[in-house]
Amino acid sequence: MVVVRGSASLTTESLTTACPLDCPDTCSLSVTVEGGRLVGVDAGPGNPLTDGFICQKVKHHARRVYAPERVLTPLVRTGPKGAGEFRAASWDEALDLVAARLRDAEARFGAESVVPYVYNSSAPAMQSLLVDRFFNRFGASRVDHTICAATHGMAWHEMFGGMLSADPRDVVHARLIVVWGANPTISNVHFPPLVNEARAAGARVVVVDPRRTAMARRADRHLAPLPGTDVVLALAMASHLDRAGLVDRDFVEQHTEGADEFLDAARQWLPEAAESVCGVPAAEIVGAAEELAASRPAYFRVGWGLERNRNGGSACAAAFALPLLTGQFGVLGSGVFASLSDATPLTTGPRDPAERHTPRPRHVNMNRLGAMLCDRELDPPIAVLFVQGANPAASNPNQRAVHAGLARDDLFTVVHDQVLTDTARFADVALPATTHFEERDVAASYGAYVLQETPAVIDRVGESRTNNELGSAMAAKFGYPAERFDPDPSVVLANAVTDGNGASGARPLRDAGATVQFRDTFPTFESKRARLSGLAEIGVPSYRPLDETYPLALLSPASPKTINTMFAEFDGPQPVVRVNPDDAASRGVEDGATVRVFNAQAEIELTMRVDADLRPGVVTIPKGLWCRALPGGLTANALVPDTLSDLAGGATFNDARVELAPRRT
Ligand SMILES: Nc1nc2c(c(=O)[nH]1)N[C@H]1C(S)=C(S)[C@@H](COP(=O)(O)OP(=O)(O)OC[C@H]3O[C@@H](n4cnc5c(=O)[nH]c(N)nc54)[C@H](O)[C@@H]3O)O[C@H]1N2
Ligand SMILES: Nc1nc2c(c(=O)[nH]1)N[C@H]1C(S)=C(S)[C@@H](COP(=O)(O)OP(=O)(O)OC[C@H]3O[C@@H](n4cnc5c(=O)[nH]c(N)nc54)[C@H](O)[C@@H]3O)O[C@H]1N2
Ligand SMILES: [Mo]
Repeated sequence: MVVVRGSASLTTESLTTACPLDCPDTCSLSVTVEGGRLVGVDAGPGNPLTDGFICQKVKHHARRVYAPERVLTPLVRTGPKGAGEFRAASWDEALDLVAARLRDAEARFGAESVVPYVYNSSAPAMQSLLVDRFFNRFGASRVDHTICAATHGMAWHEMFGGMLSADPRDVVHARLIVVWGANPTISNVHFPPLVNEARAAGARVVVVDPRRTAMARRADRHLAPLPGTDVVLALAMASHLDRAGLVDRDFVEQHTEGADEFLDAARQWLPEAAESVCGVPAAEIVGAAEELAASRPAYFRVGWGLERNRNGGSACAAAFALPLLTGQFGVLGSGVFASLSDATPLTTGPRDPAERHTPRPRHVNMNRLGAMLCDRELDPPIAVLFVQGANPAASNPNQRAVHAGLARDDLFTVVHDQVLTDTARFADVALPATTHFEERDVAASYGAYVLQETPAVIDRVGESRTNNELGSAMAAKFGYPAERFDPDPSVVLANAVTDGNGASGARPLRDAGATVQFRDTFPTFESKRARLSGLAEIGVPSYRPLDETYPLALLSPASPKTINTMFAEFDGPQPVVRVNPDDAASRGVEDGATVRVFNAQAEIELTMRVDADLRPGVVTIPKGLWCRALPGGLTANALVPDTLSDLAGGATFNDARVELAPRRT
């Protein structure tokens, strides 16, 4: 539709695209564009899950596209690291500088001293292709994506292989809905209306979360375990199912293996013993287990809140086991809604043999970035850090080490981003990236069965380039074959979308009702059975005691204002620590007071809010804050350890333990 308004030269267009940001919903968008500029964003047609409304953040996305923080040209550092002082440079000059430093690092320490911290979880689907290909060919270290979903994802793959997730739309058919470690009201906004629809038809809702979230407030049952103890809660529910004869023996026999070993582990946690560890009353554990066995069909939403601690792998595996033990599969409205990323038919194509490196390059766990940057003995050291589509100075654990590492004079840092993030301020060279409104690509989804086209709907802002264009330009500096590094979206998409020549509009990948687990989709092992034991790294789920050096568990949950740190440059969450009334009273601090929150790693000062929705012993500071939101320049992540979870080396944000006290006067 083209509507001419006012002056004849300024056309207002309404165009359809999709949102690729790191959120399960992946909304279809209808955008209003005036003279090549984005002026409005609203819900659009295509994704049946998201029809009707979009979140408040993305409604204001135009503000971010033209934010004062937007990087408009390549920038070369002129001031001290971290000061954010730069001069503008041409792309050619900036990339010559980058290429020279890559060659220098390779000559002095070997190619593995180059570390590409390329994440791009909020970028369109194909935007890591050519930078990955470039660094692979160069022989750089590989950075494993462990900061989010690695633990949860590996638990799933160990138990179910490539079995597809339940469809969120099918929750309307459930009689019992279990929302475990997920906060959909904030992080998956199109799911709660479907839960409400099921409730209106008589479904009951159980929420497992240390906080009384909005979903928990409306739930029929709210179990509030201490953070990091879900494995104990789930095993205790399993032990009760076993003791009370409520295990669905037929289902377990036919569709699982390893149940005996699993139940042996569970029997160690009778509800009474579990209560003292997880803080959920034994009667509630028994009640929840009996309700699960009695209500059919039951539908589980297992989120990422329970993975972010040392017992995360065990927690996810034990939670996934509950519907298996009770046979809650095979009919519409049953199953587990986890990640849908396995459903998208995308491929990055066969790797060029010239890009394969032997021996395997060094692997770097992203959660250990700060420690590695600060490690003077590391061999080879990190000489060049290339950051794309991530903001580790704000998002990563052990924040003081990340900042100290980024401030190293002998480190050369390149950051390719849309805005001058906390990380980009430390860059030697900062490069301007396009937003998804400025490039053609596709949006894949981890929470909806749809693949959507994201056409270029506005003019490029400044001299921004896509990630693939940057990968291509770097390849050219190294004389790599141009045909392997063609950034043209038609070429990239023709090779990527496996069944044809790229996506067109929005493509449904599965109809609602077509992904019923153990009916339409099965574990992809030869036996087609789910595995309950013999899982990599953990064997059977087990509990590792938590750190009790400091008394309060610090959670940093998703906030409605941001996607991770995106949007916080102009509309961040309130930088406050929320505390249960009893914990506040026992420390002599009142609502609105400035407090110190500290542990052995760091101390930060911020305003305290009393919050009765938190259980005693649990405090929160929102994730996503920019460092400048707090006077000391440090966020919750300064208090977060860089230890790893029990599976896949995942982050343990919620293992942070702190104490809180009035500000020193
Ligand atoms: N608005 C908004 N939406 C987002 C994001 C955002 O930043 N903002 N981020 C996106 C991203 S990257 C992700 S990964 C997803 C995350 O989506 P979710 O998994 O829903 O998000 P979280 O806020 O990490 O955690 C969910 C809940 O887990 C609880 N929790 C914390 N520790 C534990 C525990 O030990 N056990 C249990 N049972 N619960 C626990 C928290 O209190 C929280 O309510 O959301 C995506 N959507
Ligand atoms: N304390 C605490 N910290 C956490 C968590 C927590 O629970 N607690 N959760 C974590 C989770 S779930 C996650 S997923 C991580 C995420 O951590 P990060 O990956 O650091 O996420 P963002 O802060 O959103 O940074 C993404 C950056 O990518 C840029 N970007 C977006 N699209 C493109 C693109 O197409 N090209 C380029 N070049 N850049 C682009 C954005 O502008 C943004 O600056 O953070 C984690 N941090
Ligand atoms: Mo995430």
